[in-house]
Amino acid sequence: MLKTRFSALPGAAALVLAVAFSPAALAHAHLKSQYPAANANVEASPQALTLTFSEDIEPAFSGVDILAANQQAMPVAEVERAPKQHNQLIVPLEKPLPAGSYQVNWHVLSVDGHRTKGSYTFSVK
Ligand SMILES: [Cu+2]
Repeated sequence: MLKTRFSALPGAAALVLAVAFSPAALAHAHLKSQYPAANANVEASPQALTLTFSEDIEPAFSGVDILAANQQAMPVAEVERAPKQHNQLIVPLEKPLPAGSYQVNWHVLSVDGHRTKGSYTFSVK
């Protein structure tokens, strides 16, 4: 009886490892592409940033900060999820970005409940 109880332990540990490393657990919302593109030097300010992720996201728990070179945060309107593409986050700008370089710090909650974050830069001529 005692032996049976102990022999269940390695099985439980294996199950925990299997869950932790299963493809589903690794399928967080990773940033796949963005507009303006990372490291792009665009001619003029976009009206909005668009970030496309590998999974659908929850806009209410997702957000973006746009920091100018002097670390000042640029004003952005409330982020939206693209109506027909639930893995796409739209970040409307309240006013055009002046020439300069910008760091975009993003964080999202994917529909599977995982949070991810990252950053990239682009610049406006
Ligand atoms: Cu995930």
